[in-house]
Amino acid sequence: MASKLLGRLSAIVATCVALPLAFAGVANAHGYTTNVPSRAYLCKTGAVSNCGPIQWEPQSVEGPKGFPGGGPANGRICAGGLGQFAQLDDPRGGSWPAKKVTSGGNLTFSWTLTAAHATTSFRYFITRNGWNPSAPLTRAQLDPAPFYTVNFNGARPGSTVTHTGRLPAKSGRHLILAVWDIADTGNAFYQCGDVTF
Ligand SMILES: [Cu+2]
Repeated sequence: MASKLLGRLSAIVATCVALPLAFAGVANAHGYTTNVPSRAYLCKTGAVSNCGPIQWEPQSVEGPKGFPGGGPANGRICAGGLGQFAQLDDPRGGSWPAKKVTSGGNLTFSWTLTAAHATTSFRYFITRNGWNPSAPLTRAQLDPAPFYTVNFNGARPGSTVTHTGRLPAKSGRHLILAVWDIADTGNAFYQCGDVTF
């Protein structure tokens, strides 16, 4: 009896340990930017409506890594290439709420992470001068190099990540593309945030 009970207990313990590990490996959750507020985050908070399913899982904008050489196709970048989140690619005629930022100023970038993946880097791209804010984002609309990169060299971040970088000199409305590059999978997370200088 005693050994049978022990066996059952150890099976329960094993399940409790294994389940979180199993979920951590499943590609269904993982991180979004709260500053600058991403389109996905604005949908989650209800600041923007008619978003579709992204409002329930702003952390799930996961696509292939290697941007800009790889990654989601042009016009589908803000949704990470995922059709169920296509509302994120819709520029809505330039009506997404835009955070006010300072040309050439420092800005603190914040992520909420629901799974702490081993991380290569966080990188931030921005649209080039003269871009077209009423068309879905393409590579050609971005400055080719990130204006700010934070390398993690495979380390696991905590459940929130903040770092402060310097914005380039810009004016008017722009889009910041934040990319969280995962070290031990083939994927990255993509977050588009509207700003105005
Ligand atoms: Cu994940």
